[in-house]
Amino acid sequence: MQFDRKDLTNEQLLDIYRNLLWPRMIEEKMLVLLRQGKISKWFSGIGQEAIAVGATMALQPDEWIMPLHRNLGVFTSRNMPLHKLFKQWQGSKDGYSKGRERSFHFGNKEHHICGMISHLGPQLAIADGVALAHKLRKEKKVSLAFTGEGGTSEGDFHEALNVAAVWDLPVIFLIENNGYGLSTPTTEQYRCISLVDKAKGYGMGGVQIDGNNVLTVYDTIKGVRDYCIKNQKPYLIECLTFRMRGHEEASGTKYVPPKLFEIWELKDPIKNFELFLSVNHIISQSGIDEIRNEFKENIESELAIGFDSPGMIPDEEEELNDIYAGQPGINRPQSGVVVVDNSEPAHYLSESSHELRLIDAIKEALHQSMKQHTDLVIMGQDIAEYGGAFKITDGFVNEFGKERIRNTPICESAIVGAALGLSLEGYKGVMEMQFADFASVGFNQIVNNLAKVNYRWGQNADVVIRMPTGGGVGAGPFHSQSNEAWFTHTPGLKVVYPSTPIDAKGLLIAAINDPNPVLYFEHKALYRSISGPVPEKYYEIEIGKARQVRSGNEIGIITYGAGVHWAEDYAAEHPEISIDILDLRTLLPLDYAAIRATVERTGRILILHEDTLVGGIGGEIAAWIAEHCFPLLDAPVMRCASLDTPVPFNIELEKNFMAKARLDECVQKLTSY
Ligand SMILES: Cc1ncc(C[n+]2csc(CCOP(=O)(O)OP(=O)(O)O)c2C)c(N)n1
Repeated sequence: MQFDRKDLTNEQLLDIYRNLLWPRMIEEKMLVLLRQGKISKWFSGIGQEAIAVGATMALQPDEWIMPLHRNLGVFTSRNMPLHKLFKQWQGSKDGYSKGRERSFHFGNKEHHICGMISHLGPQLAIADGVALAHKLRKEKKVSLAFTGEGGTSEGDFHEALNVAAVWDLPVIFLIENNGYGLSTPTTEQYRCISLVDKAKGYGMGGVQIDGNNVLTVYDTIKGVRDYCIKNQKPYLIECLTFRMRGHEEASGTKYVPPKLFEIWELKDPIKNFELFLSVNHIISQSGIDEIRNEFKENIESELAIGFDSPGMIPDEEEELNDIYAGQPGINRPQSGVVVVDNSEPAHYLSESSHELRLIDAIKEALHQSMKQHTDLVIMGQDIAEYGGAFKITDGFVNEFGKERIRNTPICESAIVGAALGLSLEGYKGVMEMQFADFASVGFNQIVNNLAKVNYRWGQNADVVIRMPTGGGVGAGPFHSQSNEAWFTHTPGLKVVYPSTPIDAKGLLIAAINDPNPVLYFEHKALYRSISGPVPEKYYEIEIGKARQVRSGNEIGIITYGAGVHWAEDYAAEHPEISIDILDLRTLLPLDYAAIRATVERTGRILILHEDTLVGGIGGEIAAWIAEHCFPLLDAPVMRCASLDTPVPFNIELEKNFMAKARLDECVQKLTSY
C-alpha cells in the first residue's frame, strides 16, 4: 500500500496511528469478552477503521458527524472515554443513553455526534439540516454523513443528496463500500459500475478512494472539506473497503468467499500503516510495543470502570419525563383531579382583535413567529414565490427572504430529516406538508427520529409539521385523510388540532415555541369556512388543554377539528337535548382532567371524530373513560366516526363516509340508552 504523507509531521502521523490502532484493539478485546459471554453483540468495524478515523480526524471537533453502526473509530477519535462507551454497550444507566439504546445507536451533543436510528438512510438528511444551519450563519463548517453501500439503495440516500445539491449545502456524504450489506453482495445491491458515479446524477462532485489507506482518507476528506466550505457545495466520497467480520459479531461469514478475506487481509489498514511508519523510521518496533502495551493497560483499567455500573433500577417518572424536552413529562391522567382549563385569551380579545378565517389565523401565527424567532426556517413544497398550495405563506418570501422561506424538492423524508438537523444546531423548523396524506413518505423520520431522539440521547427536535388534513372537499383518498391517529400512538410527538381561528393562532405559536416535535393538524374544509375574533397580539394557547365549548348535562360530545362544528350545529338544531361539548384541541398529550369533567357533568359520552373508527383516538379515550370514570357513567361510552374505508371521491359517497352522517343516529342511541 502506498502512503503519501504530504506535509504531515512525524507527530501527526503517530497521532493518526494511535487513533487507528485504538478502536482495533478495543474490538479485539471485545471479541474475547463476547466469547466469554461478558458482552452482547455489536457491529464490527475491523478492517474499516481507516475510514472512520481518517474522516473524523479531517474534521474540526465541533463539526457534526452522522456515523453508522460500524464506526467505533468515529466515537474513539472524538475522544469518548472507553469506560463510558462500554457502559453504553452494556445498556447501563451511566452510559450515553441511560440504557435506552443499543451499541452505536446513540449520539452526543458535546462530541457533535448524531445518533443513528436502525433504518440507516435517515442519517443523511440530518446532515443536510446541520449544513443548512452553517450556511445560514455563514460558518465555515461542514457536516459529514456515513452510509454503507447497502444504504445507498434507500430512498433516503437519493433525497438527502438531491436536497444538498439543490440547496448548495456543505455536506460530505461518505459511502463505506465494504462489499456486503448483511449477506447481500454489491452485485445484488446496485447496477452502476461505481457508486460514486451517482454523484453526477445529483450535480455534485465525487471521488472513489482506497478506504483502507488512512492517509488517503484523511487527506481526501480534508481537501473535500475545504472544497465544500469554499464552494458551498456537497460532495460524495466512495471509500472502498471490506468487512472482515460478520455483519454483526456472532452472525458468521459463510456467504463470503474465503479468498476475499485473504486478499483484504493483505490490505489491512493498520498493519500497512504500521509498516509504512516502521520502514520510514517514524516508529520503531519497541515504539509500537510501547503503544500497544499502553493501550492494553488502558483497556483493562477502562473496562474495570465500565463493568462497575450499578444495576438498572427503572424509574417510571424519569422514563416518562425524558420523552419530551424542556418540561416535566406529559400530561398524564390523574384520577380524581378535575382541572378544566378553558382559559381563552379573552383579555387579549378585549384589547385588540380582528375577525379572521382559520387560514388567516394560521398565516398570522406564522408571520408573527417569523418575526419573533430570527432562527425560524419554514420549508415546504411551493411555499416561497407560489405561496404554498393554500397560499398560507403568500408574500413571506418577499419579507423574510429565500433563505428562511425555502421551497423544497418533493422529498418529505429528507425535509423532516433536515428540520431535525437544523434543530441540532439550535434552529427552529416548520415544515409544511403539502397535504397531511404525504406524511406517509416522511413517516419514518417523524415517528422514529423526531419522536424518539430526546428519549434516546437527550437531543430535542424543535420541529413543527403543519398538516393540512381532512375531507369534505371532494379530493379523494389521498388528499382527504384524517391520519392523526398514526401519530397519537407515538410517544415523543405532540399532536395539536385546532378548530377555531383563535385556537389555530395560539396553538401554532405554542407549537413553534415548544422545543418538541409537534404535528399541527389544520382542517382544509375549515380554512375558509370558519371565522372568528382573533387577538392581534402574539399569544399562545397551552398545548394539552382542552376547551369546553358548550355546557350541558344530558350528553357530552368529546371531539376536535371539524367535529366541533358538527357538534355545535347539531346542538343548535336540537335544543331539546342538553349537550355538553368538549374540544380536545390537543390529541397528544390528552387533557384527561377535562375529559373526566365532561363525564362528571353528563354521565353519557359520545366521542366524535372525522377519522375512521377502528384504531382512532376515540378508542383510546373510550377505554380511558371506562377505566377511570366507570362510576360516573349512565351509559356505555359511544363513538361516532367515519366509515372504515378510504375517503371516497364522489361527493355523495364522501358525505356517507363522514362521521357526521351518523351523528344523529349515535346521539339518539346514547340519549335513549
Ligand atoms: C431500513 C432498514 N432495512 C433493513 C435493515 C437491516 N439491516 C441492518 S444493517 C443492514 C446491512 C447494511 O448494509 P450497508 O449499508 O452496506 O452497511 P454495512 O452493514 O455493510 O456497514 C441491514 C439490511 C435496517 N437496519 N434498516
